[in-house]
Amino acid sequence: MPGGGNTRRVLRWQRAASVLAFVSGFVHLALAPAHWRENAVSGVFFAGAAAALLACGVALGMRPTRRWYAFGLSNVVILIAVYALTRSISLPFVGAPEPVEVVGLLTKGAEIGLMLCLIYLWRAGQAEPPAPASQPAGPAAALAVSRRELIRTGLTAGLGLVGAGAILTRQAEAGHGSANLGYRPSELAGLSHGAPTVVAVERQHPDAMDPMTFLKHFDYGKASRRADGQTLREYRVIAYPKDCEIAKGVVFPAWTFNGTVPGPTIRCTEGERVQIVFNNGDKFPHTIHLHGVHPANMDGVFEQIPPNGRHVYEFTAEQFGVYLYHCHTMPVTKHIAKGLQGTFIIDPPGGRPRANEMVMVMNGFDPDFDEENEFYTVNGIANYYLEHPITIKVGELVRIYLVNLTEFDQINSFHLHGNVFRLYRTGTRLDLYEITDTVILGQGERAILEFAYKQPGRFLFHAHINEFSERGWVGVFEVAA
Ligand SMILES: [Cu+2]
Repeated sequence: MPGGGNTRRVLRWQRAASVLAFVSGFVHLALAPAHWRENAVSGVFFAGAAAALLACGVALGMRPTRRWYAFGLSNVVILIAVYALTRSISLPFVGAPEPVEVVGLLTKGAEIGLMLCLIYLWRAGQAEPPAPASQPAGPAAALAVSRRELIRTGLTAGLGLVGAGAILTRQAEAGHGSANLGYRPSELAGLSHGAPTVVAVERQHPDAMDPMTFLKHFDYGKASRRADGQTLREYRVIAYPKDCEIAKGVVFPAWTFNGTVPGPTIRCTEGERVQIVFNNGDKFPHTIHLHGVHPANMDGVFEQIPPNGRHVYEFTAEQFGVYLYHCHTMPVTKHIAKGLQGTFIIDPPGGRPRANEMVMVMNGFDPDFDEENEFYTVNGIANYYLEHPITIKVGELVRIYLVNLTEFDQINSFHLHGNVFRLYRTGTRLDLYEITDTVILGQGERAILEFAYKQPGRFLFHAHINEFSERGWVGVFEVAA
């Protein structure tokens, strides 16, 4: 039988353990909704952890048995192990390793403290502190004790709540405070700007999110001739987070290639050597996965590029046509929907007939992160070409490289008013086309459209999925005489 000093010591350790269990429990409870929106498994895990820890907090503050010590210990060991695993390797339901963030470290600190308390209590063999000798027996006594214990537990829970609040406040200040957008705290850090590489790139791309410039801007890279006579084209692409205004007054926390959504239109000619120097300026792993022909290790799938990592994609451009590229980090839906997407054009060796060429990437934006698009655009800003019509001339041959990079919706489409166009599906054949006024593209499909207007005037073009056009995918060709 331990003496009174020992009992008081055990009580102190129990109280400390109770506070730490409440801290971790409240943090898990606060983070559960955001994780639920991310994926159900993660949400249930957080809610379950919160329930177990809060129950431990209550039990440790009242009359814990050795079973509660064992239960608490097994919980913290699981939580610490899961945290260590999700920060170091790719896992099902979670995807690529997540970055280590302040809130996680503080919570794990609390859990390690809790673990040490529980180990001490277990070893002390003090299942229940003995009731004071003066206490009367009977139901009245039990009531008196439980009232005192209730007050103690209430105070402990309050302390735990304050601790959890302090941890979460610190985290919200570290991020952009956009937890209400459904972001998990680990992503908040990724939304902040200011890394030197990012500033340098923003200076290189002053026309970020200017769809009129983007429309006709083709990145041919830095060309040089190799000793064997082959042309080498060197491109520079950096992934970094950027807030982009995707509709009037709607700012989307995008992940970008070179500061725009879509990223640069990379263009070369069949037979040339392509070298894309990719830097990851984000706090999450990313890749560039190009569609088309290239070696396995240039496919941007298994070689994940970590934050601050660098990778050079190099291959010889084969099979002319219009392709696309996007990040291929899990979950791919998210990495594309967040903005890591673009067009890749391989011209046929002799080129195509002269034309007024433009690229149109059809995509959607999901600013409330419910995995449904609220806005649809061509080239990143809803209704942009409706408010800023594209000027073309009567009789002028117009060529559109059309790409569908819409996530969450199976198809997208392009419809031209007052005219028909020649449709070259994927652009991999010069002779095979159909004549139509509407084309439907599935996710990842693309086409080349050619047309000329015989009459001047204003002509609409838009998705013939009318919901999409009403949500921003609509534009105007201003045909000048
Ligand atoms: Cu990515």
